[in-house]
Amino acid sequence: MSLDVKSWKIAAAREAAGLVKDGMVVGLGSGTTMVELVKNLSKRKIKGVIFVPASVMIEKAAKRVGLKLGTLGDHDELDLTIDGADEVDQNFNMIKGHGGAHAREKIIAKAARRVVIVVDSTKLVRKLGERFPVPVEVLPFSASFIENDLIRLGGHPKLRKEGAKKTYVTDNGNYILDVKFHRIQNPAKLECEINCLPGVIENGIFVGLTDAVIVGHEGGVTTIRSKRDFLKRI
Ligand code: A5P
Repeated sequence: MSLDVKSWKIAAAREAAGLVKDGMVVGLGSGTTMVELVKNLSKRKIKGVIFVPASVMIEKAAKRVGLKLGTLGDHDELDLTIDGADEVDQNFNMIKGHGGAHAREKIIAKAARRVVIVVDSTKLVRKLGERFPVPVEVLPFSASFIENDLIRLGGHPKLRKEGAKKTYVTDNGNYILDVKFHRIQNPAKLECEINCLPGVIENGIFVGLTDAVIVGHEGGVTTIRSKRDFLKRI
């Protein structure tokens, strides 16, 4: 990643931190952009805010800076969820899960009244699948069996590794198949087809869950709320 792209991401995260107001319950997604958000939140004077983290990684980052944490068990409705993404299309459909946290991220997105996604402009795509594979979290027992089904759906699955030999294990104790689909024509259909396979926990296609996208780019930060705004940016 070039230095510039990193600074776009940091600027977008700073903007997103401004959405968090006193007394809110806020879902926190995972990833490097969310770590920037957490750093910003720690500098803001906000009172009585409870954060529900989607991963062990972001939970640790939030604890490190002293944010107050809660669980979905205590707060089943969130005022706001803020998260990053790997790809976002003009309909605000997304691919997420490069960090392996998409299963819990989808839950905190569904649980929120408002979802705001924070990205740098390299994450905006014309069609999902252009750059990233779709992460599919699966029960370890079913991984090799599901690979065949994913091939039948037109994908090219690859078991995620950590280093050369070790299989990557999610916070939920499962494996991830990264499935390259190239350009995805119907994200909603594919999301459902993958989740119907026995042994699949959740996949990283997110449809209809996003209210706004905060984009960091060369010229600053823009909040996108419509397809028209999106098309001006890409
Ligand atoms: C975590 O599993 C992901 O869904 C992240 O939200 C996504 O990969 C974006 O991560 P970065 O902010 O690190 O690019």
